[in-house]
Amino acid sequence: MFNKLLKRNIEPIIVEYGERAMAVAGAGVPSHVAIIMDGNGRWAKKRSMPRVAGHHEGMKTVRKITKLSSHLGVDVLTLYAFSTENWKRPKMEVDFLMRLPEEFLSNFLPELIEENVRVEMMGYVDNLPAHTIQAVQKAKEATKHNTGLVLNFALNYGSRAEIVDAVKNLASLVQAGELEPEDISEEMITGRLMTKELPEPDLLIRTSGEVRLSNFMLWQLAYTEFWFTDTLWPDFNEDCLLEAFEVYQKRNRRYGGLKGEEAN
Ligand code: V07
Repeated sequence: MFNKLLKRNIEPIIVEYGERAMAVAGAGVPSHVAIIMDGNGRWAKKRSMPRVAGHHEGMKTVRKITKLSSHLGVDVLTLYAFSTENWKRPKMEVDFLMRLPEEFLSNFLPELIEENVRVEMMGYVDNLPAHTIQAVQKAKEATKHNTGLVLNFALNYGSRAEIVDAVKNLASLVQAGELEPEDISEEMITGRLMTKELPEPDLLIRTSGEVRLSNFMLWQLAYTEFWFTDTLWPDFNEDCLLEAFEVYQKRNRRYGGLKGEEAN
């Protein structure tokens, strides 16, 4: 933990975010944080602005939260940017959303490189517009040797479809006579998900008062701590992230067994 902080350079945390961030960094930050970035449309509506103005504002929050997560020593930040269900929205809104990866990266890719962040994406690439895929591909390529925070965008991602695909793959092995049904294990499913290279999330955050998973990482979140806030994503800031981490640090994670006091 301490080594990790030394490697990431402790100084910017104190200077930019103060003592509170320092205390959070020292107490063990979650390794993998997943966020459902909800409330962008509502943020805009409150201001009589079009929904897309909220999405655009939400991009600025992505930048802030990525930067602080990186400085605190988070290993993986997974952000739910677009779900497989989001195609049902008005075409104009979908088109706008599909331009956001390009806009985000044209503004912030140099900063991500500077911060040693590695950009990743999980989701169904097939039905994404070519311009969106190209922008993400370029960012992945430009950051592939970076060793700091993994910034993993869930883009056209759906958890049930992901699990169905893993099951189909196992079924084909069974059909080919290469696998016995009784030999199917949790690890074989985990290893066929889009997150197979990543640790399981330690903390899930959902903003804007909705308290559900909306088809996000259903398998991966089995032991994850959940934290919900009424704050809308464009209003979510460094203090909100620190609060979430403080709550996480106070919780006693048990994984179904007993730890600490009750184990004695
Ligand atoms: C999107 C902004 C954040 C609030 C939630 C919805 C709107 C950043 C990206 C992005 C994706 C891939 C990538 C780089 C950036 C993004 C979409 C929507 C579709 F490589 N924000 N953001 N993508 N919103």
